[in-house]
Formats: sequence, structure tokens, C-alpha cells
Amino acid sequence: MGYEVWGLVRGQANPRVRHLRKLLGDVRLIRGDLLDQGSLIAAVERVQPDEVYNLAAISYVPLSWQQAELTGEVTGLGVLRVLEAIRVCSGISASRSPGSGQIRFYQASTSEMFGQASQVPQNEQTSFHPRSPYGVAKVYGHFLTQNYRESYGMFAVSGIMFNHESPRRGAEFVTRKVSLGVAKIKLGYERQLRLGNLSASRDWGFAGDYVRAMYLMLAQDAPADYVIGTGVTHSVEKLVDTAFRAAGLNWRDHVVTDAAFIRPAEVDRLCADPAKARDELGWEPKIGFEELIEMMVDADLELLAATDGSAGEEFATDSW
Ligand code: G4F
Repeated sequence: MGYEVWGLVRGQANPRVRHLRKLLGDVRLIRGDLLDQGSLIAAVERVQPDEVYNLAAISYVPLSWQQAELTGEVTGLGVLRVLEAIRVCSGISASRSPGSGQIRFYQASTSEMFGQASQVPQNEQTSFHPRSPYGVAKVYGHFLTQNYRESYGMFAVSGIMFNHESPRRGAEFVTRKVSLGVAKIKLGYERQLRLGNLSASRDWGFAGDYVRAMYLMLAQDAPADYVIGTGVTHSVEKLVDTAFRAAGLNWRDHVVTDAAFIRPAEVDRLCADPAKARDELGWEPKIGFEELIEMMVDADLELLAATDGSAGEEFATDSW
């Protein structure tokens, strides 16, 4: 689309940089950390962006119970620091509004904010009842984004994204854990796949479709928040069945439920009502559930064949 893209990388000798370079050779990288206000101000000053997309977070829900304080710092307060970096670098204050060439800000909000949802499907008006430290931190970031829009007139928006997946998904998340597990079983590297709650339901879509929605949100004349999801929900069991079938296997021969993967509090059922995004952004998902899961299984069969079955081991855990 003609964008010059900069990515923020944290830490010293971050091992993910090599992986990133392989996938996205033309993305320019700059150091910065959501825990460090000065580094974010320096990054905004250096890059002079037209748009800032904040997808950085501790995003694995189970980790947010183990590292609840850090989740609050990164996933919650990190949003404040990015907004402050934009505000300070743009010279915006309570008495000085942004000009026409202002930096536009996108915040990755999440369906996890609905948590124990009060209605099905969930839309922009549905109240929040988060069920994890992650969900609580995301609610903070969501309301802060709204608040900077209302307080300073900034073009700051949130996309309330439901689960979005692709072959690039980390193997700790259930779709990729399943697609990798299926591929390992199919190729004879493993016999079993250990999972937690099979009855939870999610609205799973393709990440590429959701990134298009993020872009569209920043391309509007006026800033607003949008729910982004497919409007169709499936259980984890259905996901497992679809993935094993895609490889010609029966999941009942291989899947074991393991209490170690059950969460302290579960989000039972999420389903999006994306009507506002459809009507105002003209957004619709192009890839459906079955095509997505088959794409992920095929990609993992190919990956494992090329890596002697070792892919995904960096994410392996004994429990949540
Ligand atoms: O794939 P999950 O870990 O995703 P979750 O918790 O819904 O969160 C993801 O989507 C959110 C919405 O977009 C994001 F905000 C968040 O950052 C993340 O990307 O788990 C999905 C469901 C859960 O109900 C979980 O209990 O799968 C169930 N599950 C069952 N067995 C499992 C497993 N999840 C994982 N990760 N591993 C299991 O073995």
C-alpha cells in the first residue's frame, strides 16, 4: 500500500528480530519499550509517523495470571505511554488541539473485554466484564484511548478484535497449538495432543482480514471504535475436529484433556456483531473458519516437513 513501516523492538539482542527480518525484510526497526516513556517519545520523534498501531501487549491470557502486575504495566499502562508520546511530540495539550496533519492512533482492544458477556452477539454497546488480568488491562487501554480522543481531540480509535489467527500465530494459542499438534501426529512425531477446556466457544477469523479493518479505521474522516469479528462462533471441540479432519485423522484417537490447561476463570462464549464495521467501513471477512483452519494445518505440515518436526518448541509449556 506504499507505506513505510517501522516496528518497535525491545530488549537487548531480542531473538525475535532474526525471525522478523526473515518474514518482513523491508520493515525498519527502532528500539523502544512500552515500559519506558522516554524511549517512546524518542521513537515518535525519530520516525515522525502518520499512523501508530499499538498491538504490543502481554497477549497470552493465561500468562496474565502468572504476571498480573507486568500485564497491567505493559498491556494497560503501555497504552498511556504511547498516547503520551504522541501527545507530547505533537505539542497537544488541554488548550492546544491537534492540527490537520495529526498522528492517527490505533489501539488493539479485544473481545476479552466482554468476558462473561451480558449479551450474544457482542457489539460496541455491550458492557464489559473481563475475566482475566489481561482483559482488565485491555479495558484500561480501551477507555484511555477514548479519553484521549475526548480530552484532546486526538484521532485515537480502538478495534475490538475477536480472535484472529494465521500460520504466524504463536503456538501457545489454541488454534496454532492444534494445527501444529495435528501436523506432528500426522507426520509421526507425536501421538497425543493435550488440551484444556474443549467446550469454550470463540469467533475465529483470519488475521489478514482484521489488519485490513485496522487500516480502514484509520482511513475514516472521524475517529470511532469498531467491533471486528466474523459473527460466527465455534467450540474448541469443533476447531479440533476440523483440524484433525483436514489431515484425515480422528481427533478422538489423539486428544487428551488435561486439567493443567484449565484457566482460573474462563470466557465461555464470544461472538461478534460486526454490523457497524460492515456498514461504515465496508469491511467483511474474506476467509471463513474451515478455510482458515485448513490453511493453518497445511502450513504446519509444510513447516514440520522442512524442520524435522521441531517447529513450535519454543512455546511448549507443561501447563497454562
Ligand atoms: O487461543 P486462546 O489462548 O485465545 P484467547 O484466550 O481467546 O485469547 C486470544 O484472543 C483474544 C481475542 O482476540 C486476544 F485478546 C488474546 O490476546 C488472544 O489472542 O484460547 C482460546 C480458548 C480458551 O477458551 C481456552 O480455554 O481455547 C481454550 N483452550 C482449550 N485448551 C486452550 C487450550 N487454549 C490454549 N491456549 N491452550 C490449550 O491447550
